[in-house]
Amino acid sequence: MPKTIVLGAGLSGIAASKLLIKNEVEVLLFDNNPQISVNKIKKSIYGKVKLKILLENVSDEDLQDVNLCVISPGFPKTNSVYLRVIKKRIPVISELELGYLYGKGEVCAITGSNGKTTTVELIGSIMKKKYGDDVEVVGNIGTPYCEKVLNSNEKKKYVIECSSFQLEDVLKFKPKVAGILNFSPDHLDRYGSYTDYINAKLNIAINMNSEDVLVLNYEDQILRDLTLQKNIFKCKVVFFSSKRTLTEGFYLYDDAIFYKDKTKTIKLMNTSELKLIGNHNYENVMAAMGVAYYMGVSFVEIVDACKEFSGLEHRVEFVREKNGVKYYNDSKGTNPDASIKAIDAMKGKIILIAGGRDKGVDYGDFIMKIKEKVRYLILIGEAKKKIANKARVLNYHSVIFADTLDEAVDIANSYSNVGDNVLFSPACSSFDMFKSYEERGEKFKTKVMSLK
Ligand code: UMA
Repeated sequence: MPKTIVLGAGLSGIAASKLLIKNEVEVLLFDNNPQISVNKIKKSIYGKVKLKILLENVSDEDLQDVNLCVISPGFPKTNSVYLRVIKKRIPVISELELGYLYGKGEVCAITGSNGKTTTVELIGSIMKKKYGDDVEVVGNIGTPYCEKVLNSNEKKKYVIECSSFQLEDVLKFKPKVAGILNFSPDHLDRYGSYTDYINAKLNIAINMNSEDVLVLNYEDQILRDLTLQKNIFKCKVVFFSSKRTLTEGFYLYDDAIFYKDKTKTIKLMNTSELKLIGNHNYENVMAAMGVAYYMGVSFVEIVDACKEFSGLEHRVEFVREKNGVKYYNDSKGTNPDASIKAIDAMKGKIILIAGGRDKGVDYGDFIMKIKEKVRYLILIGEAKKKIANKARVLNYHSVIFADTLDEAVDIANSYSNVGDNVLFSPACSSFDMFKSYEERGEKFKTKVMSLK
């Protein structure tokens, strides 16, 4: 009987185990967090074949006849159990790959450093206009792909948000349509280099061929350069651009979105008809339009869904206006590039609250953007000294330290003038002070709503 070891018993590991057990594959589930509840896991995974949960160690005997390893995206590749799996030459695949191997129906996928979740949500809303309940929005967005493959059928349309972690170990994963939004340095605490991070993301297209379509951002220099290299992408490439008209693809011109191919140019909609704001969001919209179009949705349905879409919580989310000052929650801005885009989306001067856990990135471009529009930079969290040092070196001196997020909001409130925007866009992850970016965003909103 086939036997698989699953590394990590979080959302991905549990969903992968359920899928394997359903398909009569014996599972060893390993997690070295002693606090996880074995009983709870056992209750959620059922089937005729054996499930063994290992918490502390994996013996050589356990590993003896294992013929596959499924790794959770966040499981570290420095872990000794993983290293033993590699030494024994057991093939390793990601939870994403496992979902693909067992899933039926069609797949479209999105990756990139910023804007993935918004784009994937929007693609989901557009596709639901045509395909209704057959559409499943999964992946890094929160629901593991394997979870929704448990009840898969030929009619299903999967819309998958792919993180670089999930794309590291794919073998056959081959979306019918995929989109890459942009590259900017992120997760450098995990990757040896920026190139390794980019290469992981490029795996999204590694198996795509002439039957498939890849939607790319023309304004991302790295992506544009890659398309000039032979044999990098073996599928049809369609571009979108927020800065210039294209001979084929989607582009922004005169505050409207157009589609052009060899025979026609169609004005799809004015940007004023969208609830999303900012150039980065127009790029996300064009990427979503491209993916949905090549998944078979008509432009009429696409435009209708885009008009209705109001964006995501914690992503440049308007919270309230108080005494002529607008407050925005961008807790999902967890790297400098995302925060730069949020700053760009603001009309008028800004008081910026930033900081959190540093991910080994450089804050140079972030500070240069701050110099253009930010009246005060209020810093919290572990990264505050690193960001402040960069600001000093680059000659930006309006920096204030706060011990807590609540204190930062109080300071922003007292320093703001009519017409200002108070933007909370941390450029860092939340894990130094909060459980997640969602919890961090909720705390920000609660504090803002309590301001008298
Ligand atoms: N673990 C160990 N040993 C270790 C470290 C971890 O056993 O040394 C165990 C933990 O105890 C835990 C499990 O591994 O039980 C966690 O696995 P995981 O980190 O892969 O998390 P999941 O719960 O499976 O969630 C994952 C994604 N998490 C990460 O990539 C870190 C979720 O993305 C995703 O929504 C989910 O799968 C469903 O597909 C979150 C994320 O932070 C939102 N993503 C990163 C990002 O967006 O920047 C990439």
